[in-house]
Amino acid sequence: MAGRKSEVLFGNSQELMPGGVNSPVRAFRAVHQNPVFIEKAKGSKIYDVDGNVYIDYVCSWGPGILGHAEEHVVDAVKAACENGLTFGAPTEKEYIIAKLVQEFMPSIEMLRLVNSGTEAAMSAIRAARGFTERDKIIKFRGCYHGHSDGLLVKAGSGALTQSVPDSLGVPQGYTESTLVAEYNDITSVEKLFEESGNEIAAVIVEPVAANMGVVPPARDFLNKLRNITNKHNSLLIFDEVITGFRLAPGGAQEYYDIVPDITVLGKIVGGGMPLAAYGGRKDIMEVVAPLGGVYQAGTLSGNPVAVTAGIETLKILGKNKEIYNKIEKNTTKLRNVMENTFGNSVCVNQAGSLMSVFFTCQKVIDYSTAVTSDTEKYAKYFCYMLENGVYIAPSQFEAMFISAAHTDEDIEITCDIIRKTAELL
Ligand code: KE4
Repeated sequence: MAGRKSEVLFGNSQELMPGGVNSPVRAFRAVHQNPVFIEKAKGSKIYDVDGNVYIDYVCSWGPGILGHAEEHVVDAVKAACENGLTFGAPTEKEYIIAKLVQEFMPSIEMLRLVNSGTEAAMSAIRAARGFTERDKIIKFRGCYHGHSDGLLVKAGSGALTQSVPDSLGVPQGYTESTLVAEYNDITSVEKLFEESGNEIAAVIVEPVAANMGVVPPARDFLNKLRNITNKHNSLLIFDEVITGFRLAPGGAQEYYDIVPDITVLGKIVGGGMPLAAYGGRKDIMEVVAPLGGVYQAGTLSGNPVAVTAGIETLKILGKNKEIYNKIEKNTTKLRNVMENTFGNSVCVNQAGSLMSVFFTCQKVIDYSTAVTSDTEKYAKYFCYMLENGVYIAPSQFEAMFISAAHTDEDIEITCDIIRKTAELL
């Protein structure tokens, strides 16, 4: 699997970084392999340090919707660097990207730029709590909103009790205000509101779940969430870190025509650079410091180089909306080949240019059905794809990302390799 240089680098890196990586999924532990170390990437391809080339369907977990090292984005970033890397002061570019984001997603009347999806989700929840003066939030089992303490929870015994931490180092008290419901199960949400309705500040949801693998919302699920939060004067937070600018130019809120109160953005908004944002109704965002009493700050927030990458990326997406039809069509091609190859032994879920193949005969509609997947089969599938030059997520519970840089040839080659895996599994 991993070539010699990757092995040496992995050995060395494990001395200095936990698991030799800077984010757990990159360690390939779920697929029982040592990770390949990447040297460079261009378009739809990534190249490891041993000279192997792969068609990339991880796309850095989503930012790479235009493909890697898109020339206009790179040129703009290079030019921005010449003017300085960071000022810690307001710049015109922050206004420009805020305006652009609002054009894509009109629900975002006001926003704050931060550096990661974790920071954006954490801050969005703090703003919701500050605005409503309520403490509790509802999240969904299997959805991920970054690694802030209050969100690293698993359902308590019986979903109506308090949640328990799902990570060492998170004190019990940090999760007591986080309630857990079941994705696509509005009854589980209704029960929590019956119990604690007037204490619930917000519901945070991935409008398309993509962190248990891809699980699209059931018909009317998002609309019902919108209605129940309105009914209880709670806020609806769409975590569009993955879906934002991907499902449609205006993300899931355009794709499903739902208006959230707050939106969390990351990945594509920064075009691959460390940039994220949270924003929404002006009356809510006005609680954020220095205007209001909700404190949130950041040395590199709105960093001019990262914002430049985001501006260029959004400009390209705004001027080339045919991209969305292309990437959805290519995703559908891959899904059809998977379904024809594996038949009823898998469930393939797709939403726009997001897709996951679950090695289970069950229809995957939530966390409980997602975890029926045969992760050992997925690991074999992953290894076969990697050996044949196709780089997919090293975990069953992630998404496959298709970019505008994937050519017809890339898709055909990938389809052929998927067909061959049938003999394997
Ligand atoms: P970051 O802090 O990783 O920028 O964003 C956290 C986050 C928030 N919301 C959603 C819906 C997300 O998917 C993420 C992060 N996604 C993972 C992939 N499932 C990032 C990859 C990783 O953790 O290494």
